[in-house]
Amino acid sequence: MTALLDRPARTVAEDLTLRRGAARVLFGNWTGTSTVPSRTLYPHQWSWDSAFIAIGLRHLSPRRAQRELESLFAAQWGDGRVPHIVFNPSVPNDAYFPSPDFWRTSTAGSGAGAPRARETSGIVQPPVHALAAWLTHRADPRESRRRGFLDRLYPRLVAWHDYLLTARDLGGGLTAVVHPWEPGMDNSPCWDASLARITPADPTGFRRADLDHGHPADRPTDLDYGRYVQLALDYRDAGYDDRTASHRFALEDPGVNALLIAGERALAGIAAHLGEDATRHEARADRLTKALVARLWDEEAGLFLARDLVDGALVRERSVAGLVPLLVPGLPEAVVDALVATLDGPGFHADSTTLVPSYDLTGPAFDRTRYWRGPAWFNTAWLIERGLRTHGRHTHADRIRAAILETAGTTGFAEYVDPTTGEGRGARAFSWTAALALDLLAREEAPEEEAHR
Ligand code: 9WN
Repeated sequence: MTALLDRPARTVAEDLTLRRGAARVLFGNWTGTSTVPSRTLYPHQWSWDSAFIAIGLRHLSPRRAQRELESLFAAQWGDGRVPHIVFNPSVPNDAYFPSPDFWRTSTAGSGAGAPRARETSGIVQPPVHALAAWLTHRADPRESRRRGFLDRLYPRLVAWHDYLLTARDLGGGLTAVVHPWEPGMDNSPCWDASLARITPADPTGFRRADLDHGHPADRPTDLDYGRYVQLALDYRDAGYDDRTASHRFALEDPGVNALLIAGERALAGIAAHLGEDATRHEARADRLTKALVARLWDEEAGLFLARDLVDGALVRERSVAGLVPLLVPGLPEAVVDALVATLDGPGFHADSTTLVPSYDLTGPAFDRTRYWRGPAWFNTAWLIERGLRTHGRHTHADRIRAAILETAGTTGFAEYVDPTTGEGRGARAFSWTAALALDLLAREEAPEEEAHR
């Protein structure tokens, strides 16, 4: 593959082709109320996918972007949690595992306020939603006001963040994840040591549907799946109640917390717009930023690390989640410099794609095809691109933007790519890849200008 910088600048015609292709993916994956991440591998609605999808959809149809978020929040639980999957009742039960009859949230989750009329999962995903809602509003403020979009969504977003910072603050002042699916980076090497403590569920008790569509070399292993299933069963048996659940897997993840901080900043914008109190969100974002740096920054690693709350130690594995805090405004300048140096260093700089690998290229667990153990993903590249602009690092951001646009097109909007070759892996026509490419095609201003316009 030609190094990105040696390639000529994109032409108007190339941009137009990419825009049309991305729109085709998003229209093809729309179900009438929301967008599936992939028609084959993921036939339901996923939480953080919907937020990324809304960010792109707003350029095609602001109203559809609003509905994407509204349909997700319609399945919000009474305790404030937003489930990581909202199941589509018309999809056959065996199309995806774990299926509704595994989670049984409408009954097992009733004490935590799970919806009675919808089946969902019982765990959560990263809080990208407030940012997505704010950007969606900004795409067409008049239509948003006419539909009362923010008036209706704001209290739900507040309840969601409150859940993350009450039930899910397990003592460190940050929000914690209690299942490897929660940070959205399922089989990251960052979870290996914590997962090793969990005895896997009996493999004869369930059937993986993902291998009907995904290649076994790209997907998590059976051993990982056994542990995911056991952790979910334990949570279900505790009624999804964070006060009584044992949470044998519990970590503070830098990506999730950075997104929560960015979300609180977006909530401040929304609150000010609605005439509500914005200062509580700013104060919360300030407090979380201090806690993030104090608890998860690691100078020697050159990025943020996850903290395992079972043994209290930092997890010494370098993953892309540790670079996502670039999104946080007001980080100490030395931290920003170190993060940019890490991005440019041998661990995270992949010449052939310029997308960011999900795990240290030089790390012991690096695997160029297996899901979150090496492959480069478009959503994390988009977050880092945005973060670089937040700190005025536009040259770096331009490089990542160009890589996202180029690779989204050449791979047919792949789910992820081999960072050493730029070859697409996983599903194609993947929704957030299309949505985020569309967003970068449309976005000409720096994100902070865009957010405060
Ligand atoms: C489990 C839908 C989701 C993404 C996650 C990604 C993958 C699911 C799976 O797909 O996870 O939630 O079955 O592997 O890891 O980030 O939201 O696109």
